Amino acid sequence: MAKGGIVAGCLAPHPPHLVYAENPEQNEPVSEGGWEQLRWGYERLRDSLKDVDYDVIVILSPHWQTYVGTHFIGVEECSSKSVDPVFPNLFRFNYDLKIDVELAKAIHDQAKSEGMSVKMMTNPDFRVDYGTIVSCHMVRPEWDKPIVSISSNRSLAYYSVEVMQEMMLELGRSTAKAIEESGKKCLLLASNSLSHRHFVTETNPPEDMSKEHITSHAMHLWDMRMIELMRQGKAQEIINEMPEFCEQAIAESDGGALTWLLSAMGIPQQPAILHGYGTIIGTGNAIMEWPCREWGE
Ligand code: 2X7
Ligand code: FE2
Repeated sequence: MAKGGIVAGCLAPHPPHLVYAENPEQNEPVSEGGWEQLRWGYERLRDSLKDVDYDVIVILSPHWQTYVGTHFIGVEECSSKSVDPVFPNLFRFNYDLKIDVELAKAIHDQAKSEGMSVKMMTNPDFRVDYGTIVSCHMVRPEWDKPIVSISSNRSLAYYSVEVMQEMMLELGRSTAKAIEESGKKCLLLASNSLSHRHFVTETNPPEDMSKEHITSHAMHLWDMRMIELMRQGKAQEIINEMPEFCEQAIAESDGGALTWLLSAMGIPQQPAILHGYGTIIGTGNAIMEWPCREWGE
């Protein structure tokens, strides 16, 4: 069997506003658009991936939070309505998706053999989190690929960013090894915003773009610094600066998705492509792609 591999790794933020603004048939609320800079960024990412052959999307979302270990969905088919608990006015999405349980189990088993605390989630009534759904929808609205859904172990809440990163670095290595052995071609998504300080009141209508901007200059500076490091291929520096970034920018990378992604790609020195940047209720969001398929062995 040929070796599997990662065709691309992407930073794919998930504010539900993006799906709301797209008006897909699965979402109940109706909008007049909004957040175009980011939605055009997702359009560019989709265009970049349109001729890329891959079997499965592997995603880690900070909105599936587990406090004892990392969990993987272990149910082949999931369908229900996903409602954002904070923005039920924007996101009530009817989903129907397939899980690649075989690959999920392979990553689980590999991580377990490395000493990680892991669990296959087998509850057939489990509600898939909105972070996973929004990122997958924006990257692949056809919903024609199975996914592997990985939880965010909140080790930062019990310990520190450093402990979270150690665990996510191992999870990334285990993910890469299991993918290689599976023979499958995978698209990896880290589903998170960058700076994550947000406004506490909503405009009317929510898509009024005259009110949308970053919450502070400090948040802007952090977002730009992280994007520049990604564009320059300085993944190790991102890992090194993660504790300050998480603390000072309340960054959503505190859930471990970005560290996991960078580790799975081998802490790349190759530059990432910036497809788009924009704010959503004041948070900073970048759509980035590392085109691993072009790097060779
Ligand atoms: O989950 C989110 C987010 N990360 C950022 C902004 C707005 C809503 O939801
Ligand atoms: Fe979020």
